[in-house]
Amino acid sequence: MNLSDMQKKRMDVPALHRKTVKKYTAPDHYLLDELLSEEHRMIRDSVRAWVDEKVMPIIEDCAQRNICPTHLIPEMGTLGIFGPALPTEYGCGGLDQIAYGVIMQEVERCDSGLRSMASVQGSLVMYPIYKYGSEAQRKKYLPKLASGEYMGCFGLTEADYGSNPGGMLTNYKDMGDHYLLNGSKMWISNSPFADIAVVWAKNEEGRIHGLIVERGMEGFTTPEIHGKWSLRASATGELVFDNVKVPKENLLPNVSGLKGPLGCLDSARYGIAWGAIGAAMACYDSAVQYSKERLQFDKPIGSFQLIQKKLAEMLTEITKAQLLTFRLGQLKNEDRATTAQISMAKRNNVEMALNIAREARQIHGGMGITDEYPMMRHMANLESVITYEGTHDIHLLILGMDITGIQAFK
Ligand code: TGC
Ligand code: FAD
Repeated sequence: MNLSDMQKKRMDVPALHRKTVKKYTAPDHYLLDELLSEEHRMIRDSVRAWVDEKVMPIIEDCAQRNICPTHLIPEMGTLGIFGPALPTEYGCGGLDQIAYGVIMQEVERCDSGLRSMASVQGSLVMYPIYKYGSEAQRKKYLPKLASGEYMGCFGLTEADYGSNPGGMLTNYKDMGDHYLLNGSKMWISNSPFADIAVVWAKNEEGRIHGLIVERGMEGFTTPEIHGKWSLRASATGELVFDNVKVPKENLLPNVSGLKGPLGCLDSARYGIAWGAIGAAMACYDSAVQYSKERLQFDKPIGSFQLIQKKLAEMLTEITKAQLLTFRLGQLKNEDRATTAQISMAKRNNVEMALNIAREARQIHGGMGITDEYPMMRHMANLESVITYEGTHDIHLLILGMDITGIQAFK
């Protein structure tokens, strides 16, 4: 299959059932909007409006039927959702890290799978090509990835090497005029429909390097993983390399070692920290609305102290996460954000969102388990988010190492 066949396939999504979406009110208890620039607010509001109009009405059907809404990719490209903080000379947004953050927040307010698609493309495919690639690679791939003409995926995890990617077995040999790539990657977001994969593999000296593998290269396949209860509106698959001949110009020349992929993860984990707030905001907003409308014992359930306690605690946790993440964005803009600070925000915010999804689900009673409301979908999605990009416990250990100077992984 060549690239244009895959592009056509991405547009070929079955007819989706549209449902009516309730008006959304974003929680902003500490007037954080005032800390955003006019440009940040404009970007946030345009992505919010697009999500409300185009994605919210179909997302429950996508998740129920396990359909990734790939037909939205060209519009996501036009809106600047892919690689917004990379330079304009490569067709990207040239925006700052807070702009990137608010975009991820609004996309994940809709669905973590949609945010996955965007953050893999921006932080795990475009970022390494920009940061570690040659000028020719940047020019060849970045404008097409920014527009969504090409989609990418990121292959680090293997079936037996998840938290410990340094143990990977995927390898390549120098054959003189090309590299020969063998091995496989597991749990790869976007792989079933990606045009290119940024793949991390060991050379003959056991040193990790990044290679750009294109769909259509002989021996390269991307089988889909089925049966997920989580991220059902996102496509996840494997990457299989059976003697794939990779042109030498596809090696990312400017990095070697695990710091290559881990450096990309810093950017993606930062985006997740913002995104998780979006998922929490959606669940909180639904809980507030429902608690005012739902009557029991002849009163709105929002009049009961136990419901108010839940809502007050949710709002407090969202506000703390917003403050943590906004400050992290400032540090990122100044290139001062550390891996441990990013781990703290990813870890805190995803757990916060998962707890809020569960509490909000309880406030909706039995109705909360249906696709009339977003909580169950967010809750199931967040079970992936708390595992990928470093599990909850791996981030705790990264923080532990930062505090003590002693690593407890091995
Ligand atoms: P360690 O010895 O600590 O480090 C190896 C080398 O890497 C450097 N380094 C970093 N460099 C840049 N950024 C970072 N965040 C870095 N962290 C470490 C380090 O300085 C060292 O450099 P050098 O020059 O000395 O070689 O490595 P380790 O093998 O002990 O592992 C440490 C550990 C466990 C923290 C790390 O491997 C880890 O983070 N594991 C979790 C794996 C993970 O997050 N995988 C994510 C896969 S991608 C994904 O999930 C995408 S989901 C996408 C979606 O759908 O949204
Ligand atoms: P394991 O590493 O086997 O961990 C199992 C358990 O052991 C966890 O609780 C973990 O915290 C714990 N554990 C492991 N080591 C230690 C330790 N030293 N100390 C204490 N506890 C430990 N990867 C990619 O490369 N690209 C992608 O696009 C991608 N997308 C994904 C999409 C989805 C939907 C999912 C579920 C995963 C995706 N991943 C991707 C893989 C993801 O990054 C890994 O699942 C994750 O890093 C954990 O690896 P694992 O599943 O092998 O779990």
